[in-house]
Amino acid sequence: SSQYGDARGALIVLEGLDRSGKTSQSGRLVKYLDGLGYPVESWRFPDRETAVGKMISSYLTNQSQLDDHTIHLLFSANRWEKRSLMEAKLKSGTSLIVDRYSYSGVAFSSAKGLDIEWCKAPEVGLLAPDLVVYLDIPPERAAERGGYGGERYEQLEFQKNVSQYYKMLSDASWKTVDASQPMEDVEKQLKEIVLDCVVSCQKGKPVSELCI
Ligand code: FDM
Repeated sequence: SSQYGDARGALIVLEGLDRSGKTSQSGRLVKYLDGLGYPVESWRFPDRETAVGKMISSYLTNQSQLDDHTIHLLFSANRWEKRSLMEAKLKSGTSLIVDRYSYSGVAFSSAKGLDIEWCKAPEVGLLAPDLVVYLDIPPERAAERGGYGGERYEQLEFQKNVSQYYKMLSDASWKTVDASQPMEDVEKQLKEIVLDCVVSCQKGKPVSELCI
């Protein structure tokens, strides 16, 4: 970052259905950027470590029941409680590879039948990603990968519904990668897209707030 003294980090979000490969790919991306000398951290939402995150985790593992609106707002609150740290990291030059963000929030809750505009409202004012990458995989294909655990949303019919909402939320700025390809091919495409983004943020692309 030396040639751009106060270069900021990039906020990069990976979205996609369960078993689309987000978690493995974010690990690989962090290693890659770190190897190139860019300060980078791997984040994920929900962040199950915070007090709100513990409530979310207990809901997802069916240890507690919550009204659909209530859990929606908790997921959003979980992003709000990390907002200032997120901004500080970006300003100090650290890039963040974030496994799920507001789009998961809106897609999953809308798929349950909540009004989409109501779902978007609490996200307004969070930081806008510099890049959203969608790991695109047919729900049937993702389900075949196995390893759906016993968590609440890990069911084929529901995931099909979620994928429709992701399509509604996506816009021309999203980069879609075919996630049914072999992992190495997905990785190669991601590295290229992500490095581009990190470099353009270093050159002074401003931080902005989310429009969803
Ligand atoms: N999820 C995740 C939501 O319903 N709303 C949200 O805002 C977020 C961030 O939580 F089924 C859902 C998506 C997924 C579950 O995610 C837990 P991980 O990635 O499996 O931990």
